[in-house]
Amino acid sequence: MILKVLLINPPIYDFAAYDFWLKPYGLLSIAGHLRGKADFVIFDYLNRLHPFVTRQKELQSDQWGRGRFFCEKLPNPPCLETIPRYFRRFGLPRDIFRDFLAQHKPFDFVFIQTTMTYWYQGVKEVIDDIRKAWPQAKIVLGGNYVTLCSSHAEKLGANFLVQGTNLDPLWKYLDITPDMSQPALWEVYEKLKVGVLKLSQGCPFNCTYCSVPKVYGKFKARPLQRSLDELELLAKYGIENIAFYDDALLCEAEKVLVPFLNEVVKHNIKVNFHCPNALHARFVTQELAEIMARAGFKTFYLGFESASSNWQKRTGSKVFCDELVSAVKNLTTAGANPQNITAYQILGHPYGDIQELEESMRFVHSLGIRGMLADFSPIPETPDGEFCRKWVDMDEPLFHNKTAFPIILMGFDESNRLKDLQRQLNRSLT
Ligand code: B12
Ligand code: SF4
Repeated sequence: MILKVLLINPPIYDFAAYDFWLKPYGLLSIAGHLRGKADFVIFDYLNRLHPFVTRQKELQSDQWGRGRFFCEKLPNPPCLETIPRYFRRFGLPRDIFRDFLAQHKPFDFVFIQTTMTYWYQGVKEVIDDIRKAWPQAKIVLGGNYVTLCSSHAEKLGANFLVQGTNLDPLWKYLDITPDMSQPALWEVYEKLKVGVLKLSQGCPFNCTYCSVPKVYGKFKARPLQRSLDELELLAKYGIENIAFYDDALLCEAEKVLVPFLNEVVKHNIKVNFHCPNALHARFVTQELAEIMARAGFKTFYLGFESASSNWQKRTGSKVFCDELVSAVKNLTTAGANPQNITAYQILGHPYGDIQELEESMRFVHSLGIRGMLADFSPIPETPDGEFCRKWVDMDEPLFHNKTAFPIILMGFDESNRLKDLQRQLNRSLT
């Protein structure tokens, strides 16, 4: 008898959340490897094409498919009681899921996506509801929170945890042989406008605030054909926007991204590409910028973090100021709209004293592009995350919260002042 598997993307408990092309790509990839070998249904609390959401005008998408989630206010968790921001639950209301459980016979397995470490309360909510309605269902967790906080995740009440990227224990647990050449199971959605692709895994850099070097190791490309098959599947769906989830999308571009984009151009595939997970400015040559623009890249996010060379060197030297200048020049020469080029800078990093953040923001502004402050989330077992034990209990993942940590480190007023300044600078772009 074919197994029945329910896929779940849980609600988010946080001070802020926005659909910045968020898709449960790990969950869909796992299900893709089991295509045809199990029956799948998805319950995605963050699906903004659900009728509950599409009925609400203020939750409509912007021109690139991003938008707000439905949310409900909650009291702050006790350990974040002093953070002067509203804590909320984002995603479809709990009753919709409880009705779903009541209307369906129990599935054999429930796979739950975990994402940010500090979002575990949403995972717990889902597990509690499943346990009540379907006590026999086997609950499997995987993804970033499980990988980075495995001993914490073990206490949530699931049956099986997939830590890291080795999936062999999962296939053994399910007693199914996967087909690793299959793309993600996008067809499990009834409607879809935004998709995700990942052409590679890992990163050649070693930034002290990032978990990627430890979890994924060095950069490795995925087979081109698999990515093209996935693109074809997404294109068949009529997808309008695709976000890349690669850690180092531009690394070895001549072997990975360029051949992929050449196929996009050759087959005249019309989609808008986005890179919310930040590009390496160092790799944006004129030639690469041209093919990216031609193939349909519409928004460009560059990881910059700080203009202080002292800070850049101390955290891993992934980018220097002249490389940002040259990347911006190459992108605009290729036709990118400067309003759609954004440089991220970390707010609330523990070496804030040498970051010269305000000067960095003005430097980014002087290039005629937008700046975006990326609140710092301390990550356990990274050098900078471990350093943060000075200020917070890193064994409680709620303290990794990106809104909370900068406020704990630098105070509410200073954090707000810098955010206001960033808004002003962006507004004054001509
Ligand atoms: C894409 C991405 C984003 C996207 C959105 C992702 C999303 N869906 O929410 C964007 C750009 C919006 C984003 C934002 C941020 N991100 Co981010 N992001 C990533 C990235 C690059 C990939 C995550 C992903 O979805 N991968 C897709 C899947 C396919 O890959 P995978 O995890 O390798 O999956 C494997 C296994 O884990 C397993 N698996 C995965 N899921 C599941 C599920 C089940 C059921 C099973 C069985 C197995 C399984 O199977 C796969 C087998 O290879 C990771 C880094 C990384 N490489 O993981 C950082 C990462 C998750 N982000 C991080 C950070 C810091 C942030 C920001 C805080 C940055 C900032 N300051 O703004 C924000 C936070 C946003 C918010 N609202 O709070 C940190 C984690 C922080 C934390 N405390 O958890 C990471 C780890 C990067 C880092 N610096 O170390 N991010
Ligand atoms: S370049 Fe990006 S993905 Fe690579 S280690 Fe640094 S922050 Fe992480």
